[in-house]
Amino acid sequence: MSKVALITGVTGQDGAYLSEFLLKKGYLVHGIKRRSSLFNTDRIDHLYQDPHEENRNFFLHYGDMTDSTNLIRLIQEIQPDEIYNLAAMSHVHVSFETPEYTANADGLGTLRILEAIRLLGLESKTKIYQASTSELYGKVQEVPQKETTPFYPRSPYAVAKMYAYWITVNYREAYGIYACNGVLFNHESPIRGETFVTRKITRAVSKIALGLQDKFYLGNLDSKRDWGHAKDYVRMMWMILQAEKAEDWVIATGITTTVRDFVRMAFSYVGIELDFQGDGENEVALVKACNNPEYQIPIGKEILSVDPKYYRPTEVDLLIGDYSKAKKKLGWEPKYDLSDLIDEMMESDLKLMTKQQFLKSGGYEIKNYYE
Ligand code: NDP
Ligand code: GDR
Repeated sequence: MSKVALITGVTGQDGAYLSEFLLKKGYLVHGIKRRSSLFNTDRIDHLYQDPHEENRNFFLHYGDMTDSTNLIRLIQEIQPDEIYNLAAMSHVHVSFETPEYTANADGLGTLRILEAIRLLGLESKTKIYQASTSELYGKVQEVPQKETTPFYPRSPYAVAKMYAYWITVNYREAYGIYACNGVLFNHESPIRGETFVTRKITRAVSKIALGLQDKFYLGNLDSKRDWGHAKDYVRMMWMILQAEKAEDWVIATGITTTVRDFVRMAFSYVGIELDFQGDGENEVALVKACNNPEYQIPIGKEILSVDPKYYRPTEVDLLIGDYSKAKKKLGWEPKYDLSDLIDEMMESDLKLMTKQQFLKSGGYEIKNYYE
């Protein structure tokens, strides 16, 4: 008998990689997607199966983390062995604009899943993975951050996720549900949302190299993140639910890098060296050298400026994770390093932008979004 998994947030970056991973393991995978006025299934379209096909193993259902009755009904129908709760309003900066919605979807949404399990009497059948985050650590208390490091959330997103973290622990202790938090540090990929900083950078570098855009704007270049590859991290989500005992786990690479250095590395992929000048709001990056004859970028050209519009009211300055518990007890280690990750993202975005270049040459207008 195949195991049955339910993934909330199936249309997101992690939902897509996790679906692929579980399907390869022989699971029947159910995913919850939101109704949207435009198609929002780009990342999982390659997994789609026509409802008329026989022997399907991938099923999509409409739903929303703010709708308890919908979640209860779906869990009752699906009777999952494992639930991966990945759905969330996941953008830290946007959470300052939509704090109440973020609390509802990210905080109470987790409670709704846990309560559904209790109401349906599935406490001893269904295991739950909660997508917790290194944002919980917020203002630096200890480095590197590990399972015992105190939390100090610095955004409405992180505060909502803190509720979700503790309600998961509480339902494990109170009702014996196999419920775990994966405290995951930033993880990226070619299908990362376009407004997270890594993808914003790899897209902009590709456009600039191909002459589709002159320059781009970022916020805090000094912030430091522990960036891993989403593929490594979804593998760990599954491993967490196969462990003997339900526990909470830190997943990271143990290496931290500034946003500025990420920019440098992405430009060096296309043979462009940068010279950063000024500081704070006045910092800019100019082209120091262009070593690839394919790209005609003049030396001295300003291709990046800081725009304080991207600063957050409260920032998380430094994240670096200690994953030694996961390594020791579960044998998990990341397979990708930052340089592999950037290469893969750059290769993918260069391909994407080459298509846009082709469209532009055919007279189609190409819009640059600066969000
Ligand atoms: P994405 O933003 O790529 O995906 C989020 C998913 O949640 C999307 O499928 C989105 O749907 C869905 N969603 C949002 N709001 C709702 C709602 N109200 N009801 C139902 N579905 C909803 O995030 P990631 O894949 O990067 O992250 C997955 C989870 O892991 C998130 O909970 C995130 O907070 C957490 N996390 C992520 C980290 C990272 O670095 N990527 C690190 C640590 C934690 P739609 O496609 O329609 O927008
Ligand atoms: P983060 O990711 O907030 O860490 O949350 P993001 O990529 O948005 O920001 C990382 C750092 O880069 C700085 N930054 C900018 N960020 C964005 N988005 N846009 C910019 O222009 C820009 N300029 C500088 C930010 O200030 C920040 O310091 C991600 C999300 O996936 C969360 O859901 C997840 O929980 C955490 O990672 C771990």
